[in-house]
Amino acid sequence: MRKRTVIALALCGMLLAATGCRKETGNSQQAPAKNSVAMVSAAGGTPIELRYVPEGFPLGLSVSQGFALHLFETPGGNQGFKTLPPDSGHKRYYDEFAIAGRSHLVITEESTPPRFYFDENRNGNLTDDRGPFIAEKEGLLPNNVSIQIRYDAEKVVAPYRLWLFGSPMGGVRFYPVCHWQGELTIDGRSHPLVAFDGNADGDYSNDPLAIDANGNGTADDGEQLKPGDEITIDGKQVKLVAVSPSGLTVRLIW
Ligand SMILES: [Ca+2]
Ligand SMILES: [Ca+2]
Ligand SMILES: [Ca+2]
Repeated sequence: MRKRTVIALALCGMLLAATGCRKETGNSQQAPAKNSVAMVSAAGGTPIELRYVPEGFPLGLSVSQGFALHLFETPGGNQGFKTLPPDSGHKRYYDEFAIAGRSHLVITEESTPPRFYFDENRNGNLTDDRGPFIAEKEGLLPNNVSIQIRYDAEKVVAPYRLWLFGSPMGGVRFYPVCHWQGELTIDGRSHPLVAFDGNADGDYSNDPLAIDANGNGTADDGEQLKPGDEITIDGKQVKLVAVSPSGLTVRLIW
């Protein structure tokens, strides 16, 4: 767990560094609609805002398991729990959850249904965040829960829905059961765009963007673009510049 956290944070640092160093390409077809998010305006392409959909497995995209947490009955001495919610009489478990490149303290409460206290602002105080997030079903596991993740570089907080299950390898693992969806309109025809966190790390910028160019409801080979990749739709070259880590915005050139 400790090792995984360190790796995730190191990756985040690399991503931030890469974003910060990116030069304005200046060859977008039209000016960005908004300049409020510095990362969007600085990196080129035309931003398209996506909408959140709390359902998994869009367009048949593949997904990996993510590691969520262990159910420790006491807080780890060096984990940094400072302020806990008032005792509710329910059994609690303590750990941290590395998601979107950051580690967040979590209290899992075995109420009916279970509740998750998530240290969104990462200050060790579990009483000053959004939530607690209530699971969708009564039993502890398996269960679905939607959390809110803060993406500091974008200055946004975005929802993220998980399917949590106990793993035979130990601990609680998850699949993401949410995605972001939008449309790319070319010559009056609209084509579905889907951002999906297929590698289950809470960061949409490191997954392919799917464009269902042939409209068959499946992300086929050639329809899954990494940044810099191109696809031809209705005779037009479409290039993916980037997907924002939160999944809220994609930037394309066409
Ligand atoms: Ca907090
Ligand atoms: Ca990802
Ligand atoms: Ca397709």
